[in-house]
Amino acid sequence: MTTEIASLVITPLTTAVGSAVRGVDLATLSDPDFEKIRSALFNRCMLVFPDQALDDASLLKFAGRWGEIMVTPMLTYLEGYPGILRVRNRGKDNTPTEYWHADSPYLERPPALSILAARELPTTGGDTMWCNQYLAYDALSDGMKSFLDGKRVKYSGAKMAKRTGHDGEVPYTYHPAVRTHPETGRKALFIGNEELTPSFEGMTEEESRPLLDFLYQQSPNPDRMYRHQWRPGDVVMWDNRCAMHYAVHDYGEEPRFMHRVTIAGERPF
Ligand SMILES: O=C(O)CCC(=O)C(=O)O
Ligand SMILES: [Fe+2]
Repeated sequence: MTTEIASLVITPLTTAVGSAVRGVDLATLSDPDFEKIRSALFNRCMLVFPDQALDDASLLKFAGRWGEIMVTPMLTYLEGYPGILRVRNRGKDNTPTEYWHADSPYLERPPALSILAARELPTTGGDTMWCNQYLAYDALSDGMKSFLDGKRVKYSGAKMAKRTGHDGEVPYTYHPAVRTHPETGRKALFIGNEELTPSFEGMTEEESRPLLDFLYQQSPNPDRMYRHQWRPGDVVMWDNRCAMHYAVHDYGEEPRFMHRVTIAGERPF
């Protein structure tokens, strides 16, 4: 009698970004498989793991293998599972995620990685998109690359503070507009929209806006992204140091629940 043991298969999702990882159970992942998945993540910027049965305890355990599980100020976490954020449908007018962004970039040390496990999905819609910020940087001219070299951008948490009703101090900081990934050594464009990144350091908002808008708008080119249609059992993770993401809100009032864990990162350099 033979027993078939499924083995790890990693396949690209688009040429630009993302891979699907099959043949593994994230709750019982071996160390060699973890290492293969780790390098796939850093090179592909996001991974999809279909057909997982990862409960909240196993989600936290899996997340802990990547580094320190972090909690972000201004956000509220799932009771009994510190570190798990319940992402829910807040209505199209209130959604804090329907725009291209990296997670919590206004922190001194923004999360390196984010993991999202599908818990309840709308009948149709509610896709999430990712784009590759290595490629966005590579596409710039040499002149633009040298202009951006050493430039820092102001990152503000004002929008998140307003959305979450936070009345303490609004976090803000400065980060390089081009960051170097600590694992791959590759450079990635690191910018946000007008609310997240109002200006370059040492420049006015009026001076900064046209260039920041250009950089922001050309980042998620259709040939640099992947759009994920969620299925029950999906777990997706991404690297905020080389990808931005965008949650499409096209499912009205239907319930949509995701459980998210973020892993601490270094100060961008
Ligand atoms: O709901 C989603 O698909 C992603 C939301 C998001 O931006 C996040 O969880 O960081
Ligand atoms: Fe996000």
